Amino acid sequence: MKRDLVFLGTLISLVFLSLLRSGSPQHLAEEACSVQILVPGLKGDAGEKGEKGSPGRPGRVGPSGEKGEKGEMGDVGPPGPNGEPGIPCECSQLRKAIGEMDNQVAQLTAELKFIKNAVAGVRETDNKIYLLVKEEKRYIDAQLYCHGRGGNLGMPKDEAANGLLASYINQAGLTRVFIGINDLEREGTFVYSDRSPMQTFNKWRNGEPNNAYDEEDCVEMVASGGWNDVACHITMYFICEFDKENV
Ligand code: GN1
Ligand code: CA
Ligand code: CA
Repeated sequence: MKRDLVFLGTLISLVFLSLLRSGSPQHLAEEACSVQILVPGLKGDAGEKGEKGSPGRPGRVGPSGEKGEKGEMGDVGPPGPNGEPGIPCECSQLRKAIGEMDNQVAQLTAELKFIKNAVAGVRETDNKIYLLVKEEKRYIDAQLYCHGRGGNLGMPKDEAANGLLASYINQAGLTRVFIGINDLEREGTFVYSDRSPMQTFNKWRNGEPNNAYDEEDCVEMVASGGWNDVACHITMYFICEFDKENV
């Protein structure tokens, strides 16, 4: 062991002596390499400055800003173009058209009432149709109403027809209706409204016709089927009759 240490000391001395004798740097570098095997060398010079690095990643998005204030109102725009000229008012023509429509409405309303009445139920025999009209009218207007529809006021000319009209009145809950008999032309001489004369058949109530107040020239049928002469200007419901061959 002692002999190894002596050998190592001798070797280091020899290396130092040879370094001192040579003096050239190259020779020194070669010798230093050998020394470095045994001890760390001196710190080297600073290296060259490196190249510029690539740009970094973009930063995070920042918080949103505060809401701005409302802007001021804009200026008033320019006026629009003029409209198309209007159609001149034909007032008299319009009034005439409205008047005509009013008449048509009145006519249709009357027709509708007639149809409703008919739908409500008619009575018929072999050759006649009877229609009870629930509109209060004077005798003359009732007659016109039936005429206007191609008929006449009801003219019971036999027991069967009279009984049928009587039951029609009763079923409707009525007490009296105008029928087509009058003595308008000649006091005391009663005729049917188709101007045909009274035959032997009649249904006058007791004491009738009496021409009360000297003004009774028209005839009503009461619920019993009896006849009574009454004033023509009073108003009541009435019965129209239509010949089947005319319907
Ligand atoms: C009625 O108004 P007054 O009762 O006298 C009827 C006459 C009848 C009479 C019979 C409008 O007359 O036609 O003959 O009863 N007048 C009316 O009593 O119904
Ligand atoms: Ca009379
Ligand atoms: Ca009478």
